[in-house]
Amino acid sequence: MGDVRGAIAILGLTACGRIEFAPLDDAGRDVAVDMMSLECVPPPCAGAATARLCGDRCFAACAEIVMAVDSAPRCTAWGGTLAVMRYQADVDCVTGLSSSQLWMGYFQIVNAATPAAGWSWVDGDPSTFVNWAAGEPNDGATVESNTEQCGELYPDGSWNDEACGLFGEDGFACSR
Ligand SMILES: [Ca+2]
Ligand SMILES: [Ca+2]
Repeated sequence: MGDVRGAIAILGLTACGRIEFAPLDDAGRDVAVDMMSLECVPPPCAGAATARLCGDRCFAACAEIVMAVDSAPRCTAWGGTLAVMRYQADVDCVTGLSSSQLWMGYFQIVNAATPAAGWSWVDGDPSTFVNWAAGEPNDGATVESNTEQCGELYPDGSWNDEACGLFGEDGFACSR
């Protein structure tokens, strides 16, 4: 039998379609592992990274400065999406997760009627819960002109609409 050290076994698909892995020992047997710690870890990140398990959901933050457009693939490679917050409990989970501003999975359609109109979650979640910071969303100037179309998570858990082309302040938050 070949050397299987470092190999993994697919345990099965979770309800969310995720694949769970467990390492094998030298004889190819499953090794007892802490699945929770395996499951909720941050994605690879060239900055401060944290992850927090809340119920069955894992939220992760990466303080590496990225463009918004480059942030989503980092979360999908991790097995999730940019962070989706459907309830206050989700906001509570991400509050304090990072001291950085983070891209999140909330985007606005072009030519919305108002700064607050036309937002949707990247995973299609129909939740209408919002946690905008005071005075937000404002599209930068109160009147909607497609200036700020990307959701941004503040360290205190509140949200801001931000220009998607902004580079230099934001890391990203993922959930799965
Ligand atoms: Ca806008
Ligand atoms: Ca704004």
